Amino acid sequence: MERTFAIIKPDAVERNMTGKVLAKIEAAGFKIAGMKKIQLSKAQAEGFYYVHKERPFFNDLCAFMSRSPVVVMVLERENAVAKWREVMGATNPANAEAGTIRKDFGLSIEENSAHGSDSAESAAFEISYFFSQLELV
Ligand code: FUP
Repeated sequence: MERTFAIIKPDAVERNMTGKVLAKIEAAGFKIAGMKKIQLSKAQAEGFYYVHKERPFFNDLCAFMSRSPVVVMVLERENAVAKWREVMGATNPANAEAGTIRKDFGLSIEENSAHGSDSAESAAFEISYFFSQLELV
């Protein structure tokens, strides 16, 4: 079993699509090891995305991620990191495969409805950024 970290982003939560995203997660065989709804401050979003701090989209991305609540989750299954990225689809919804979360729900490359860790190392950092051991089952 492997764990990865996921976010249902503000654009999807705002449009009442939390349940639709969760349905795809469960249909893909993930167990939800931890889940909570929170609103990030701009500084917390910047800390989460620090690897992107030199990128031109960093400021807009952090403003978007802190504009309204998100649902943060730890997802568990075999090969969870790669599988969750497959279920989310390509970063830009225009390039994502049919049936993926970003294709079905995403609005733009920025407002693309979901986040997923890109490696086991990122997953470890991202899980610990939001969850304590006691919150994971
Ligand atoms: P991903 O791993 O698919 O989430 O994509 P990246 O790590 O490349 O980018 C992280 C987030 O930055 C994306 F989810 C959305 C945002 N982004 C933009 O807003 N503009 C871009 O040109 C690229 C990424």
